[in-house]
Amino acid sequence: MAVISDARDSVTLLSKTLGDWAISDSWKSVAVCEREGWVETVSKRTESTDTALPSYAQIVGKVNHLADVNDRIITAAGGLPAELNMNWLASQSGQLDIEFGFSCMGYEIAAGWGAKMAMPDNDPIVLVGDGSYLMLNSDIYSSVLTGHKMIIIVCDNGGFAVINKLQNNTGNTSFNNLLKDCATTREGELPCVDFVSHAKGLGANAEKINHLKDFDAAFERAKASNKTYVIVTDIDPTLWSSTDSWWEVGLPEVTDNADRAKVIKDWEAGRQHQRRGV
Ligand SMILES: Cc1ncc(C[n+]2csc(CCOP(=O)(O)OP(=O)(O)O)c2C)c(N)n1
Ligand SMILES: [Mg+2]
Repeated sequence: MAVISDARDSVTLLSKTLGDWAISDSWKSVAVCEREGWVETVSKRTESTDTALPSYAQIVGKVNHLADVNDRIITAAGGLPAELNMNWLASQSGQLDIEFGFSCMGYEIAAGWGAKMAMPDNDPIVLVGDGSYLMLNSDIYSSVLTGHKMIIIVCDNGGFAVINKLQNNTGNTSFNNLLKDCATTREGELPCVDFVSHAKGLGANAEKINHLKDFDAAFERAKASNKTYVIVTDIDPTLWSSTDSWWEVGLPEVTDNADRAKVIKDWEAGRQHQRRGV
């Protein structure tokens, strides 16, 4: 049953109306069972493997395991909001700050600096993609200058990987999202950003890990650091946790491309299941 109301007011009223009523044990066990199944799914997705390039989920799993309960986890844009939304097993409320309202690239590092001011006894742990890092990183310097330490994990998958995925899922060929697909007038090797040198240049401590198994030790060094610490890791740009959800993204009405025509047909079929708000 849909309830349209201020959430806090309606919960209070519902609670009063329900009185002593409680759900049945059998229904409760359905919930417990579902929860256990979910935790198992997350464990499988996030568990470490001996892979050359980790997935976002594996990095999320590592941080989940290593962070202190009161640390504030922060992200905003790219693949990370969905990966954290799906794979973070929260130990308490208020631990996870996903700026998913606008999903604004650049929020991450600035927010980490602010979180340290608000919660000086804990570490803000910022998870940020290479694209978002490039968009706004100067508060690394601010945090070092003002003594507000945070831990920043830069996940480098060589560009705007989630937008590349969206581009492909909507029947388009890769263009201008992954760095390797960017139109460039430059010949020869692709210029790569040295995130470690960059972060060090802003006054932080920084290191790059070359394998997932090195993450724990790097995180320990980050925890022990007396100033902002940046851990850089390469990420597989093709590995994603399945969202099992349908996203309405505008597609062209007309196409002469068979693959794209199929995507449009599937999308129109998916639209039939859309539950419209009242
Ligand atoms: C300020 C802003 N500009 C553009 C976008 C659209 N956008 C969403 S994710 C993304 C790419 C982010 O790249 P990266 O941080 O490397 O994450 P990845 O996609 O690789 O997971 C872009 C351009 C946005 N969310 N915010
Ligand atoms: Mg990226």
